[in-house]
Amino acid sequence: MKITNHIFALAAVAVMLFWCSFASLANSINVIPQPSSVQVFDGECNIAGATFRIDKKFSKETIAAVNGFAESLKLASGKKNGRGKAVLVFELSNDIVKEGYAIEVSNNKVYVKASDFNGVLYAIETIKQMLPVEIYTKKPCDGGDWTLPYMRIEDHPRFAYRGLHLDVARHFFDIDQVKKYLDIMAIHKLNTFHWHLTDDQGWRIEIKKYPLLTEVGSIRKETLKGHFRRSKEFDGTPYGEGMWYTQDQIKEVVAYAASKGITVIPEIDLPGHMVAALAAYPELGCTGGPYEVWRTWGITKDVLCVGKESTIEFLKNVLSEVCELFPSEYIHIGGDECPKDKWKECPHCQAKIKELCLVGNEKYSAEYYLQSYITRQMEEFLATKGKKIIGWDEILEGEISKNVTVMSWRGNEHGLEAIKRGHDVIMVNKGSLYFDYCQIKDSSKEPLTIGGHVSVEKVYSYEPYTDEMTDAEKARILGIQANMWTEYITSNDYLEYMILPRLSALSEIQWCSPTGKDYGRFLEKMGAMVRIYEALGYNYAKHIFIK
Ligand code: TNX
Repeated sequence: MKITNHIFALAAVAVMLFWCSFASLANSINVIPQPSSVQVFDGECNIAGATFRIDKKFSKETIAAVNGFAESLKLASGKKNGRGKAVLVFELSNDIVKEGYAIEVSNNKVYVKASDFNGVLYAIETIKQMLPVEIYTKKPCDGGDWTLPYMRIEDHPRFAYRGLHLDVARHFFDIDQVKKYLDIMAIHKLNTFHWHLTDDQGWRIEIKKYPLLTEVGSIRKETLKGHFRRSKEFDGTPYGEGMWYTQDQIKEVVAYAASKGITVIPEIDLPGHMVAALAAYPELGCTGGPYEVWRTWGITKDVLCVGKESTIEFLKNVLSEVCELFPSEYIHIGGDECPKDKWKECPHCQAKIKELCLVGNEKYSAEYYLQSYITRQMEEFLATKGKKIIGWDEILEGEISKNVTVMSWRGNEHGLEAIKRGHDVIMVNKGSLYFDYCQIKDSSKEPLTIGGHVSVEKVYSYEPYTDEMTDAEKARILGIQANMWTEYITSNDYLEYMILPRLSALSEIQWCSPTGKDYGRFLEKMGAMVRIYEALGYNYAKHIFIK
């Protein structure tokens, strides 16, 4: 589906692009996210045909990334490397912090310093954003301006964890689109891709031991039409045939992400959001079913039966295969929106509660502690594989170990509670960071969304620290992520429309300290970023360009 945009929006963008091509001559530091420190001096250095020198101490992958950049420069500028006057030196410097970099441009010399792979990637990205967009498309650019101003840039990210999530369960995105998603993340200097692979409406990852998970669990009979709070009508069309990733495809995506400095964290959402698995293996549920892959959205009472040992065996077997595919230190085990109704009636779950002597209190019934039990089982099992777990903030409802990292989505207060209880947290506050929410207040003017309102400005103004936090508490916040749930996201175009340009704002809050932020400056710089979106054919929302 192509999004129809207001004609004025396009005109505004055209004006912006035109204006920008001049602005970039005057001030070439239109870089997003804004680097920590930028100094520009008189003079410029033309890097077309530059000679590249790379410190041999860098890793093979780093050297490959620099060579890739050299190749793009050659193709786009039309000048063979070594024919120009400039020299680009990439130097390994242990004085630079993790993922940080420095760029110094002076008389025919560009010095890039970094201590690791990601630092080099981000330095290259910064330089690319100052060059003609053909550096991205690799198409020859006749008469392009390949000069960099004399300058000194020093930069490092505010947060170590800079994530973006994608739900491929509700609607599926093939590996080509996932790779494009990773490309977009890399341009914005994000380093973590949270891949939500399973949910009530579809199981999308091949598990060799349980072939029915994909054979049966990937296909729903039909899908709800319209919004789930307002509609009862279905489209009558099966969805999901062949819409799952083979293990080889998963490995391909993980390797592709790694080449862009991105870690992939898989999520197997449990013990709720598991109806697709129940449809495939009904014995995993409290009642034994029958179940069907869910055709609508929201929260279902059908969840895994945690009382049966066989369910725990199943989960361990699934996670064993998952661990083999993902080198990430973390595995996300979900834990959100798990109604306890079925457990209250289930003899297996009740027997387990007795066996474990779980007792409720005025805040949480014994069944909440049953969920804490399954969380602990997963945590301990994954620890034997050298992995740590992340869970949605509902996992705090009960008793969990401090080793668990909490993803705080329902509001900052849950993140703060997690911090007080001694957990690391990742902030994904839905009021500011849910990219499935509508970008403007009047949702009737937009394609169907789940609701809510998250404008670019709301993303930009998000701040996870509070005045009351101690430094030790602040250090518990590993970083910020935006979530891209896809109940209503039915096409690649619409997916890109929902993440862009909000991702630019996200990137700036993941990188910049609050004092380094400036929304007015950010909007001005967006003109340059939009040129890149246009050149690469990314569909993006135009609201911020309409005056
Ligand atoms: C809540 S965020 C969910 C998802 C939905 C999303 C829609 C979270 C942990 N659970 O299952 O897709 O809201 O915004």
